[in-house]
Amino acid sequence: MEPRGIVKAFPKRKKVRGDSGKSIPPKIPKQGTGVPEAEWLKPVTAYVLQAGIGQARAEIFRKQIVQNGGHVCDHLSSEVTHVIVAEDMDCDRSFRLLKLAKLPSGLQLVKASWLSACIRDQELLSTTGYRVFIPQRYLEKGEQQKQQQLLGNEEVQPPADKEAAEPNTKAPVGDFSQQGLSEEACKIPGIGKRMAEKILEILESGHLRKLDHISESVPVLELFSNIWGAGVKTAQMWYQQGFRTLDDIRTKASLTSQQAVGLKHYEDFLQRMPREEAAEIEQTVRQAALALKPGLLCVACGSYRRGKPTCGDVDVLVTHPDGQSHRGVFTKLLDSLRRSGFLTDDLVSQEDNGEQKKYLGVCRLPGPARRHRRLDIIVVPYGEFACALLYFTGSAHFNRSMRALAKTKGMSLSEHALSSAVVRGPGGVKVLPGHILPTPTERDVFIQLGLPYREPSERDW
Ligand code: DCP
Ligand code: MG
Ligand code: MN
Repeated sequence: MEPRGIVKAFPKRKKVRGDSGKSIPPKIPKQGTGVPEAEWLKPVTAYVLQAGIGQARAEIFRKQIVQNGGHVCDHLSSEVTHVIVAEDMDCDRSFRLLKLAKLPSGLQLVKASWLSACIRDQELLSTTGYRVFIPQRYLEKGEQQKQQQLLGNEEVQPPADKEAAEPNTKAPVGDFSQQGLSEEACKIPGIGKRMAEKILEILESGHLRKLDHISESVPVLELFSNIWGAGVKTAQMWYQQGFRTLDDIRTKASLTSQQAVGLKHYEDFLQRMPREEAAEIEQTVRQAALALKPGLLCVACGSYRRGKPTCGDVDVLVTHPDGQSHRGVFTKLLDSLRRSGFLTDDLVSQEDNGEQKKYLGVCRLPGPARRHRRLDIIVVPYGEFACALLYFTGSAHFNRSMRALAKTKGMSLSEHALSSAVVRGPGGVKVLPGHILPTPTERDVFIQLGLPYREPSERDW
């Protein structure tokens, strides 16, 4: 067991260093005559890719390789069988550093921990679990064919017994049978090429690199997507651009006008308001509306109408029972609320298909210590009142359920109306046109759908 002494010099030194707390220069084992002390590394001709390993450690590796019968090259040549790379090396980076476009046949990129493990055990271990994962497209033709063959063999020779069925127990060093599994994986229904590559990567390297950054990115993505107007895609884009803080976003990101408003009121928008404040906001809108036109109906819907103790925003529905006077109110109402200083920012102002008009913006009640709050206003024709009220009261989940149910009954429910659905024959040809069912009240919508009525407070699911 002579060679072990040399090997153990390495971990021992580390321990001494840790105990003393001082940095002791690496003690490189004496190489003596340069004659190998063991032979087990003979099949290996290694090139140590120093990046990330460091010169001192790379030097130790080279000496250990030679001492155990292996060969070392000072550059990548056709003789090299193993490129030893740093633990965190990935395919793209190593290919760049090695100036490779494809992985030459017979070459493996192996993490340094493989070499450490071999030297610890004083034997040539399988590189399985230590190889850098190389996607199919980076493999040379020969390598791909090899995989194909391996796969073919597996198919014509079903395992004779339980032992033979155990994977990898006899895997020779450097075999690519696991990569053949990628093609196997592809055959599983629902597993495509990309998923197969991921499965293979886990088999090859023991983990999935793509997940490495997820845990770090999650809180940042959440931070960013909490900006009103920024979704997951935008948050991911900003993350990829290297932004990590709201200050990065403020100073470096290009923002839509909505996102700029969202960022300006970031803290306020994350706070839900007590329902009493929502009532004050509803009242402010109502007063402005009634000053424009007597008889206008203003109802705070959303979570407020469902009786929630706090509201994320205020959703005010405006209509007029005469069926006419809602027209022209939208713009005038917003102008009035702007002039009084109640509305502070606009996010979306649009006309729906038909006569419904929708405004999303920001308001603030007068007085000290008031937060900016999100305010949504819709103005609808009275004929659509019940369906608009039902829609705007929600919850969103309740609405989806109602719409799905309507479909199963051959109807169609929207924020405008409940209709009998368009009936289509073979080839999608319209057989019966949809027509609007009369629903003067929310209750009528429930009746038409054959459902018992639910109070707004019971529409939370
Ligand atoms: N709505 C919907 N589908 C969506 C969003 C909204 O059907 N994707 C409807 C149902 C909601 C209503 O609009 O209840 C108001 O939307 P809000 O986003 O304001 O949601 P809530 O008022 O229910 O909750 P919050 O207190 O968070 O504002
Ligand atoms: Mg709301
Ligand atoms: Mn809303």
